[in-house]
Order: sequence, then structure tokens, then C-alpha cells
Amino acid sequence: MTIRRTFLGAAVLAIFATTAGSALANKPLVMGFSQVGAESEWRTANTRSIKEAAKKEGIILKFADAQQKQENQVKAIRSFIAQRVDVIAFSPVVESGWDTVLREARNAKIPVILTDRAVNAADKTLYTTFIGSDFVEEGRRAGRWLVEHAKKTPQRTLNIVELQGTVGSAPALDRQKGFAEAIAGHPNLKIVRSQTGDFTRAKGKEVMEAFLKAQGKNINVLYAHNDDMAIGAIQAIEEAGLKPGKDIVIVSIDGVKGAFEAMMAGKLNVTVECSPLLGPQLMKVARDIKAGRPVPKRIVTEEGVFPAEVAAKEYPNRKY
Ligand code: GZL
Repeated sequence: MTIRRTFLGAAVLAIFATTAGSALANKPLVMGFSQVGAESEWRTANTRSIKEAAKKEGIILKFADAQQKQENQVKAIRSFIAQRVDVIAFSPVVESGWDTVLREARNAKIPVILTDRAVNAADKTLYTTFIGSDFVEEGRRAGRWLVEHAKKTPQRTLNIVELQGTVGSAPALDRQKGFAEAIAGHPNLKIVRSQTGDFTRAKGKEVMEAFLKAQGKNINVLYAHNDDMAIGAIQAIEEAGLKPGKDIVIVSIDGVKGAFEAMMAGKLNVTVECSPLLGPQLMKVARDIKAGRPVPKRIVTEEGVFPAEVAAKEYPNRKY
């Protein structure tokens, strides 16, 4: 009798363990995502891509909008740790100040994926991988386009004003660096003013108004770190009675639909693509990490450069 009871007990235990095991294996992956905010067309498209990809993959997404404040992102990450999510992903609004909270995630054994923007943490083990663009190269591409454009009037000095992105953010720091690198050695290209427009249309317009007041007709080129600030600046240029895209050549970055519409209207000269469509890659990497598959430390998104001449042809293909 005892043997039979033991055998029966073992069989029940085995069935329970298998059921529990398969239930665990089938438990949907839970991702905590802290987003920078909703500051630009680019960011809206990025959020849409992430939410759609999570839904398509059956991943439970806990999404927090930080309204461009680092303290809100830190709070969100701590909340994800407390909720014991399977993986944390975020786009850090600025490069520094993340080590403490990332150590807390590592101590909780929750993997962290950086998307879109990087952190400048010395300890690279604080995150598993970084999926995003090469912002320095984006700045170089903007500068190279201008160098080629300026060859049409080699004797002219072109005064450049620069609308920079969010202070301390990776895209702002890197796009400034890449552009300066590309125009170095071309003394006829001079940056005469630089100021942050925080990646928004409203601030881009406000700062461009100030540039125009200070520099007047001596502005030949605007270099904007994103299309939203360029679009805001276009309004300021028109209100000052000047022709954007003609009196002031405009070089921008992101490649959002609004930039293509401005190029088709002859008001913007070129946009350097920075793809926000990171959702599918993010969800695949999250699954790979949870399954114990190796992932590269750095995943760079492929991008192009779109001058006004190709805008009308390319516009129907744009996904953001
Ligand atoms: C770049 C992204 C930047 C965009 C802006 O990857 O972080 O932030 O260029 C957005 O439009 O606000």
C-alpha cells in the first residue's frame, strides 16, 4: 500500500511540476518602458512603434512618459524593479546620472536595454545592450551635405546658427560634435550662434526669433538637431519676412513627415534620417535576453540622407 501511495504521490508531483513549468514558460514577458516624453513628431512615432511591437509580440508593456524629466525616469525604473518586471527598457533623457538606479536593477537581476539614446556610465555591465542611431554620424552627414552645398559659392562665408537638442542629451552632444567635425577645415563655414531649442517646435521658433534679432540678415544657414525645431524656426524666419530654404538654407535631422512636407514646399533643404521605428528590434532583443541567447552590446539602426530634390518621390514611403 505504502509503495503504491508513494508512486501515486510522485506521479502527482511530476504532473504538477510539468504543468507549473509549462505555465511559467508560457507566462507572457513583462517589459517596463520609460519614455523620454512626447516632445516631437519623432518621439510620437517612437512610442507608437514600441507599443505596436509589444502588442504584436504579446509582450505586456508597462509604459511611463517622463515628460522630459530625469527624476521621472528614475522613479519609473524603481517602480518597474518593485513590480519585478522581466526586463526594463528606456531612452535616457540625458547621458549622465544613471549609475545608482541601474545598479539597483542589476542587483534585482533585471536586465536593462537602452533604446534611442545612450548613457555615459563607465560600467558597461549596467546595461545589456544599446539599440539606437549613431548621432555623431548623423551630425557628420548634415555637415557633409553643407560642405557640398557651399561649393556652389566658394568665395562666400556662410554664417551658421545652430539649434541644439536637449542640454546633456546624447543626440545633442553627438550631433554638435559630428557637424563640427565635418565642417572643420572649411573656414568659409562659420557657426556664429548655438543654443538649445530642447527638440521642440515652440522652443525652436522662440530661439530662432532671438537669433534673427541678434544676427539679422547675417544668417545664411540654420543647422537644427531635429526637424521639429527646424519647423518652428521656419515660422520665425517667415514672420521676419525672409524665405526659409532660400534666404536661409536649413539642414535638419530626423526625417519626419513634417520635414518632407517642408522640403516639398521649398522651405527646408535636407533632412538626415534618424529612425524612431525601434519597436520590433527592441521586442526581439528582449525575448533573446530572456531566453538566454547572446545579444550584441551595440545595435546601430540603418539610416539615409534625404535632400529636397528627392522629397516628393520618397514621401509616400515614409512610415513616420
Ligand atoms: C534621436 C532622439 C531625438 C530626436 C528628437 O534619436 O532621441 O529626440 O532627434 C527627439 O526629435 O525629441
